Amino acid sequence: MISRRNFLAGSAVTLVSAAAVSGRSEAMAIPEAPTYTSPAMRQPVAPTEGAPYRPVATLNGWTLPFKMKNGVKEFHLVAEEVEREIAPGMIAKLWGYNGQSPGPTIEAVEGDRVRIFVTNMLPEHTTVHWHGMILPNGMDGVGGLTQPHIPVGKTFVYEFELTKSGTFMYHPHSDEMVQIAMGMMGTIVVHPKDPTFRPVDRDFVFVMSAYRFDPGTSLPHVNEMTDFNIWTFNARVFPGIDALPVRLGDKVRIRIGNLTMTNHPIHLHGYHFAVSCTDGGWVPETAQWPETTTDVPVGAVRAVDFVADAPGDWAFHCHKSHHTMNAMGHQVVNRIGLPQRQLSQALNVSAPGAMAMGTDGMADMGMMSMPLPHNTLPMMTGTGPFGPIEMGGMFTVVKVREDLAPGDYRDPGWYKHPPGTLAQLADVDPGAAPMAPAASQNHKHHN
Ligand SMILES: [Cu+2]
Repeated sequence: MISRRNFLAGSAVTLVSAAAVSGRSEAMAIPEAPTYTSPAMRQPVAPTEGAPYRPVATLNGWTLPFKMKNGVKEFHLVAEEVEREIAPGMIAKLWGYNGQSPGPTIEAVEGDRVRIFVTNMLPEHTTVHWHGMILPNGMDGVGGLTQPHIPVGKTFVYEFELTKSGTFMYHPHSDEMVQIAMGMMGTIVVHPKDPTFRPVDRDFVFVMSAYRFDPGTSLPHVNEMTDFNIWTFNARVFPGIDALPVRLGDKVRIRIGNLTMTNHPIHLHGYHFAVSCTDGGWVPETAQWPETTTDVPVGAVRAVDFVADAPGDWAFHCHKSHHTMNAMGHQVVNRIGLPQRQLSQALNVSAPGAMAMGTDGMADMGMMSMPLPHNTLPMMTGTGPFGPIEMGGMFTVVKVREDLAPGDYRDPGWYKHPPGTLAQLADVDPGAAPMAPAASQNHKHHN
């Protein structure tokens, strides 16, 4: 639930004196900086000023409200330390904007002039770079190159016209390795000026981030290059990631940004989609092709469009199977198929007393309630209507239902399969058909 207290709490704290504004000789009135600290999705809010648009739904996040001032849309971002629940059971200490990491989604319309105030409440300087946006060079936010870094406690103002619609991102260009690793990022959606240009009924957005946490700790290792263990959609992992509720027949768009250190092949079950937009702009329809997985490279956005004509609970996830896992040891030795006696010998040599991967796989770990250190997450988790889902990390579910109201993003629960449409235990006589390859075939393989 949205707490109005939470929503308003930050404004008093983050209102800065006009004297703190840099880059202007005259003082400017700075709009209040709302904050939102709940990890639950804030229901999309249609704009009350400016051109109308259908707002996007930010997974486990929200959109930053704006104030219209003499025809300019004014926003106020506050860079600050935040606490983010990665999933129930784990709180991370990150850096973000306006109470959250990632920061709020910024939404506006093509042709709008925007003025974005950025107040730096971090312990070090920062900037904001508007990734993918066409703007004057001095608004590009590259510390040292196009502007001085924003000192601690100061506010800078960025102002430019939104010359093209699409999906973009924002992040610091200032001690970037640390600040992005600490969670400083967000998404920008610029709606087309022409409301008939590729409209959709449901429009979801999130950015992917990755962290390495030592189990039991709440600060990510900012110097990590490769060995991450928390893979997120909008700084949440399954089962903490919002489902994507969709009404049967809806046109759906999912906009996916990547600010991790590796690529993510994002896969949707039950459908094919087309990449309609990148952070470079709209892909012409004649240049689109059907896919079920699209790779989202580092520092890029891919928006995928599809028509939700098949009801059900459809998995939506990164196809790198290590990215649908939570914190795990990466040194686990594969012992699948090892005879029990050899297993004990091997274990005694490598790590006496250690818990090893079982000889039948690791599925047991989804059900085992092993004692975990404080403030970490089971490696794979989440329970569905048929048992453990055995997933973590970058995994969620597109829930397509007949009976959703337009604009209702509440989780509709699990899908109820019509009779005769569900895989089930085959009730067969084991003697009726051979269940194992014949001995002669086995023999052939050895030659
Ligand atoms: Cu991935």
